[in-house]
Amino acid sequence: TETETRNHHADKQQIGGAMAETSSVEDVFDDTYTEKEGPKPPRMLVWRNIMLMTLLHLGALYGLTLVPSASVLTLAWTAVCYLISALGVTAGAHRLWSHRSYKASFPLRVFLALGNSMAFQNDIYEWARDHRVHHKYSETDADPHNATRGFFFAHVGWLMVRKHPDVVEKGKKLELTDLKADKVVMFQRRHYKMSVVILCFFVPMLVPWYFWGESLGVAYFVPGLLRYAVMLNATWLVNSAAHIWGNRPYDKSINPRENPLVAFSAIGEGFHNYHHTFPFDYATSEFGVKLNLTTAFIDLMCFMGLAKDPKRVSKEIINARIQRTGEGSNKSG
Ligand code: ST9
Ligand code: ZN
Ligand code: ZN
Repeated sequence: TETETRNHHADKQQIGGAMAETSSVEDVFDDTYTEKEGPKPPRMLVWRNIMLMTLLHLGALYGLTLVPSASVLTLAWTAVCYLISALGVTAGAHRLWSHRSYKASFPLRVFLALGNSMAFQNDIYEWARDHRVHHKYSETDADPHNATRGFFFAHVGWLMVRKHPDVVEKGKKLELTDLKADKVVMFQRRHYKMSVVILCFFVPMLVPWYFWGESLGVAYFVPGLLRYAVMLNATWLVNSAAHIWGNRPYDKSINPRENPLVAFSAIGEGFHNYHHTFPFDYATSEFGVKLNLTTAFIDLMCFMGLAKDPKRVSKEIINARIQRTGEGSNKSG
């Protein structure tokens, strides 16, 4: 364990050959960055986003009252839309494109990009750029959803104000050539608005209406708005709740935590102390598929030959890390 360092690079190198090619991904915490001294720049509200987010949540609440009048097929379709859009974020924007924790074939990348547009969480390029600065400058001014600014800011407040200038400054220095070289990522970015209108709103609404005669109102508010708002909040809970509540078995010096409730709703993304300690692990958890549908999905894709080279951290390295920096360790950290 002597070879490990606070910077997670050592863990990465010990995994050997398979890791070498992904070591350019800048998702490793950089403890050399310090926030600028002096007063913080003023908070600049973006009223358009505040209004749209409010409307979305009011629409979702109305959708909730329509759930009893939705047909069983429509409810099943809502679950399908939830899963596809969630996978577009977890298996797509997050584990594949932000962290390069496995390799995906062209058809799988197309599926994940479609799911990602259905999730309407900014295009893959922007999402991955923001996510890499989130890991590299976690919980500082350069972290887009800096959780030290409180639950609300980390959850949704960060989408309602202009970014801290350090996010942009540090983000511009990130290595993003892998994203620019991915034709699927750049195609989705070019056609993002249109793809969101079709996949996040039209498809969820028109399928139940056309195929089993659901009313357009129910079809718009339940698999459309309600599904979208719940999926957004499940995602945001990773940034808010999983940076505040839970255990820290792997690294007690950082705030991200193991939160099983968040893991459940975010189909595997709540084991956040593990994930910030080993960001390149495709399972984002020590425990594989447990509460982790996304890992099961990637396993299935590997089995079907549509994905390969999932990166995993060995038990020895995990245990050494638990001993050295975990909450349960007796050494002072
Ligand atoms: C949404 C995203 O909800 C959710 C992400 C969550 C992340 C979760 C991570 C947790 C782990 C994974 C868990 C997954 C779980 C999934 C579970 C599923 C069930 N680097 O942004 P702008 C530059 S979105 C470098 O406008 P402002 C750049 O040049 C919801 N450069 O800044 C950029 O231009 P361009 C729907 C950067 O003006 C320019 O600055 N969407 C970076 O301060 C302007 O950028 C919304 O609500 C960077 N990091 O505005 C829209 N950042 O892009 C929300 C910026 O052309 N967004 N630059 O290169 C906005 O309206 C604005 O971004 C803003 C800030 C108002 C928030
Ligand atoms: Zn985080
Ligand atoms: Zn991550």
